[in-house]
Amino acid sequence: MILHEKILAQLPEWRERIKSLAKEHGEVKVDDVTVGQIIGGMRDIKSLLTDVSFVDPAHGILFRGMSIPEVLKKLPKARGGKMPLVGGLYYLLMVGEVPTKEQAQEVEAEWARRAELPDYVYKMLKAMPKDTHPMILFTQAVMALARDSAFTRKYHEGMKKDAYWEPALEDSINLTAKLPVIAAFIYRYKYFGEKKKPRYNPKLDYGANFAKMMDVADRKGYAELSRLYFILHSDHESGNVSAHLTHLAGSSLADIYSSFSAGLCGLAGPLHGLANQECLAWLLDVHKKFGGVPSRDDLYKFAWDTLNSGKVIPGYGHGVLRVIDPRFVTQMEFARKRFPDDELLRLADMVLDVVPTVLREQGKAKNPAPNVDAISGTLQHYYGVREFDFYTVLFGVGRALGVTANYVWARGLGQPIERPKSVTTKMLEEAAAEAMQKA
Ligand code: NMX
Ligand code: MLT
Repeated sequence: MILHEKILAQLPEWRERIKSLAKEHGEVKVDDVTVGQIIGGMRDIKSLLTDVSFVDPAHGILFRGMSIPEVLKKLPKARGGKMPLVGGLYYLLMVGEVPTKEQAQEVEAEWARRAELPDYVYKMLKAMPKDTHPMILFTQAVMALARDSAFTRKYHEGMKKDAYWEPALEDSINLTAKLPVIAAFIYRYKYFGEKKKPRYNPKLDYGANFAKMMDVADRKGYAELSRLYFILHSDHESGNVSAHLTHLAGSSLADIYSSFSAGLCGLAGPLHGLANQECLAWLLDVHKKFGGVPSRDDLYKFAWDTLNSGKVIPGYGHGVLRVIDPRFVTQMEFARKRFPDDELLRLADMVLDVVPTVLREQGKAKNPAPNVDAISGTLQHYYGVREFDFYTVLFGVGRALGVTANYVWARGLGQPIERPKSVTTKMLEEAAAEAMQKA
């Protein structure tokens, strides 16, 4: 299998680099930690190692060193479309090189071979109450697949540490192959009562299959959106909640199904992935209250009312980025090109004009600009996927691409169990007193 061969060829050199860093430069200081950072959610502490992606606060995400425009330009395109094959992005994240069209198609073919979902997953999903949130269903399905983990089986057979990455990769391809099927089933079952199993067509790519299984009206348009969406949501370095949770669970040698379900639990929080459903809900609230696109003044007041009621404005602000999120910009360009007259898009445009002003006036958010979630729901809404409590599931399908690549490399490089140290409040007070005495 192509990903296996490529990673196998690279591993000796990477292992040597890590070994030599740890052995010869283990004492070199990379960062200091302040009391403010410990109290403030470990913000900006440089303490995670990944080569899969990097978030530059001033420019945004780099996938294996490549910006979004570069990725969209250089990756091989899907047949009849302008967007890249998702399989090509997975190759890039896993291998660190831009694939040829054939290599990207090999990944797509692997997914097609492994897309079938075991019966017990369907049964479990159908057994849940109808009003269960789709993220609960999605997480349960991922978790249930741990039953078939090759990693866990081999671990208990006594596999050597050097070999961990191989069944980790096997599981990761199986998992990412099945996620669009799980997501589409949840969508068709929950909102339309359809019980039939979605069928993955090996002649179509990942994005086109998703559009087909979701059964949207404009399959071609939605396939393009899905490709873009999954690529943009795939990875955001390792400190975000879903990536970090997946990594942390994986460091205990939990299989990728269990680890990613931990990541999904974090993605389901409103300050992280669930913000995409909250964003569309907020936009629709505005639309309903004013009977369409409001005046700038009305929107300004509505935004302030949200803040004054103690809520955050979803889709705006970021823990690391200090500029407008390039994932937002790319989605906005996609929408403006394809449906410039859509009323919700016009509203989102006005929100883009008003909300940063309001947040700047409030003076709390370090970055008042929009993030990835501010617009993703508007695009789904245009293509008819309007059940916005489903949106975080879509984020989850995309996020799996990045976190599984990280998981495979973490096992390949023998990353240890993660175990930072905690302190007590008294210790921080003592450290503060000592610093004051010295000053
Ligand atoms: N609306 C209102 N207040 C905000 C917002 C916002 N959009 N963004 C930041 N703030 C507040 C934040 O709550 C904090 O308040 P306090 O001092 O009272 O605790 C203050 O501004 C400083 O926060 P920051 O340091 O700028 O941001 P932080 O790193 O703590 O949090 C987010 C980052 C993304 C959680 C925050 O900006 C937020 O809550 N945004 C809205 C939710 C959202 O869009 N989340 C999705 C992020 C992307 N994703 O997909 O994960
Ligand atoms: C993400 O994509 O994970 C979000 O933008 C959150 C983050 O990076 O902190």
